[in-house]
Amino acid sequence: MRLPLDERFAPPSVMGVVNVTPDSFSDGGANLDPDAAAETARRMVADGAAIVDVGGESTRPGSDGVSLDEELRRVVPVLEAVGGELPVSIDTSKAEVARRALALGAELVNDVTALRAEPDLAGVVAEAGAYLCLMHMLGTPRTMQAHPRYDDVAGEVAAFLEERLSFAVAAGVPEERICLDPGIGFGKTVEQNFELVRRLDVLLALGRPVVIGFSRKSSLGRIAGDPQATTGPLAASLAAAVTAYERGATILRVHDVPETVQALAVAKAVLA
Ligand code: HH2
Repeated sequence: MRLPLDERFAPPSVMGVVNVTPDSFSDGGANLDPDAAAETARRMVADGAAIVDVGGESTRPGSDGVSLDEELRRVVPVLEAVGGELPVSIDTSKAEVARRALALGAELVNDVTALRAEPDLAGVVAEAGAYLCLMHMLGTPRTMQAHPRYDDVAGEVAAFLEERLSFAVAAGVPEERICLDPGIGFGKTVEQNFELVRRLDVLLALGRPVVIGFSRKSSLGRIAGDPQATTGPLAASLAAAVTAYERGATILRVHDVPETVQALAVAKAVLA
């Protein structure tokens, strides 16, 4: 039996990003080789990550998806190498990829479409007794940054995630195994991304642990002074992780694990 998600992941928990892709926005290509990806994952856990998020499909703005075969070809060798050995999450929207990953030892499914791309994914998670992360995205990666509009971004994101949470629970995933993510950069302006963290209480009111993935995202580079930035620098990523934790986030999804673990240890000591 699995622990409730809030017992398995004490705040602040770090989720290390391992993109097994040629084209991810900040680390594309670095972990395309399965041995390199497995080594990155091992180092992240040794550096203090509570879990590593393995993904075979980039969702950067403007991207198209990858085929099932290609996604499996990328992630299965990595999961075979580390699945039983390390705490692993699979970043996928495809039920078949999740099924294979869970069979190879993954414990969490991170779906950026919140079960909209393949609703059957809910049953796969339920059957495996796995954890689930439901993320908000406006539109698709191809369209999401074309004039995102909200009347009340925090309220609309929370309403969306509340509905997706009900859907997942109705499909058999216990609520205590689910966490929610406002989807920083997925159909939001720079200001909207910061507002979502500032007003995290609106999302926390749903009663589920919250994941924030602000690491290296372009809004950080833009607020730090480069209006054309497509990524954000490390120092800005650390500030985002610390402030999101202060606002109540439980899991911080990041690329730079040791630095984030150190920064969060200080934040935790101050807040304790
Ligand atoms: N961001 C990315 C991918 N998956 N999952 C969650 N839950 N939250 C996020 O903020 C999130 C996510 C995008 O970052 P990255 O994986 O580094 O890039 P790419 O999608 O280009 O591979």
